[in-house]
Amino acid sequence: MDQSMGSGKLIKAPENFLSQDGIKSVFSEGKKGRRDFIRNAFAAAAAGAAVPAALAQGNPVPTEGGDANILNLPEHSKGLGQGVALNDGYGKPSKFESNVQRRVSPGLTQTTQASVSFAPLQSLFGIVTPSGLHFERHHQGWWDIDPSKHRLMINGMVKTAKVFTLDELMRLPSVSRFHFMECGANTAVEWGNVAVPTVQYTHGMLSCSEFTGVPLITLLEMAGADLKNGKFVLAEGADGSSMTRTIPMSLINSGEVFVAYGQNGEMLRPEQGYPLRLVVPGIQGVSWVKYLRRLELGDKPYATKDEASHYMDLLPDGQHRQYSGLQECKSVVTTPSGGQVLLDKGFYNVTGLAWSGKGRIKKVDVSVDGGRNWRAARIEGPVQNKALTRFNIDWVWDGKPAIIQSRAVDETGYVQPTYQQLRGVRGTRSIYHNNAIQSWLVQENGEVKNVQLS
Ligand SMILES: Nc1nc2c(c(=O)[nH]1)N[C@H]1C(S)=C(S)[C@@H](COP(=O)(O)O)O[C@H]1N2
Ligand SMILES: [Mo]
Repeated sequence: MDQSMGSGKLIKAPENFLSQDGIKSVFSEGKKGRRDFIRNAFAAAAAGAAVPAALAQGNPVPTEGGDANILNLPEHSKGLGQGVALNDGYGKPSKFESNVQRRVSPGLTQTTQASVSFAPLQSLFGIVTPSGLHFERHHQGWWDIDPSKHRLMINGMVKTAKVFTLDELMRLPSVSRFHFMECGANTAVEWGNVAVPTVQYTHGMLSCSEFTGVPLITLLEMAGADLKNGKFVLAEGADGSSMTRTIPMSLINSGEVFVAYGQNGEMLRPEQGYPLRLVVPGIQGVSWVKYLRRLELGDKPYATKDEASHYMDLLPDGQHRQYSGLQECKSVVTTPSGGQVLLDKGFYNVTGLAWSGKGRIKKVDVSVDGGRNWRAARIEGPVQNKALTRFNIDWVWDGKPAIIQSRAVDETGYVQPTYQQLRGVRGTRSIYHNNAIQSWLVQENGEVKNVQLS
């Protein structure tokens, strides 16, 4: 199954194509079984009736063909399963899910150390990104740092500069919160035109985890920070890239910024900055400094290399926009999405993700006709502050070409823009902060393609 960007191949009938358990079990009976199932189960829906009772009860729908005989018990229903010790003490996904992987984009970067791997959004459910599938962005490679040797320094406009060990940090009152992290360069290659085939490559520099750690304001207070005159904090990483970013005190004072050691119930993964990273909810990924080793309080922005020459937005009039770290409201349909293939006309669950750096998602509308008509999607709650939000909507495909889009609105009332609107303000030569509405074209043969409407 080739999803590499270079080949331009489409993915045939991807695993996890539909998410309901009842459907998945039938999927394991092979392609013909899947097709028959969808035809049987959703023919009624296509005609406008309710979902068949068999589906609602989770009963398998009888299918044609000898290998679909459920009375013919398979080996795993008769024999002895594997013992507990054989899983090595840390579980792994089923071998049948081995195509669900982070992927690099061939040719995008010259080295694997200053590079990025994209999360397989098309294969994920709910809002949490499994830690092993969290996207990666390294400027100088990743490290597995010995936590007993790692230190965090708080200095600058403080009474006493302080150095914390990890053990000391883990004794302090902690918070656990779900937040999305999006690289400012997510969707960057699509500014001028369609460039990549799948949602993994258009939107996969996006992940959401439950992070655990200590609010930065607590650490500043412990060091006796001058909170009247201190206006900005410099965050510095311990890897060779010397990643340094300015964080305004306005974000820190709210209590939202924290120093995290936990991710999805366990310690951070090395790729995500083990043993310590900054969590800056709503702000582009680059400010979430990994391998965090120093925080310095100052009274003006630091204009470091990572904000004075990178991470600026080129505007149509030739000027650059600086310190534009906010990730504005955005959404994307993850199924059906580029590279997937609809098996037949009939019922589909259209699903996707919405998020906003300004807070909670209020509403997501979905169009299947390129933005002429919109319907409100079902939002899966609880809707959390600056976290991914899952939406679903029923759709009966009539077999004709369709253009599927989602448009999110956040709690401030901000509406996700079209490409036309965004380019009107930002031009086409930016790299960062492309939050335009994504369009997927469903072709008559069921193949789904990345398109842009002019
Ligand atoms: N120390 C350090 N922190 C870093 C980086 C880095 O290269 N080194 N990359 C930044 C960028 S650009 C992003 S998008 C996120 C990526 O975090 P992830 O690899 O956990 O997805 O980390 C940020 N923090
Ligand atoms: Mo990034």
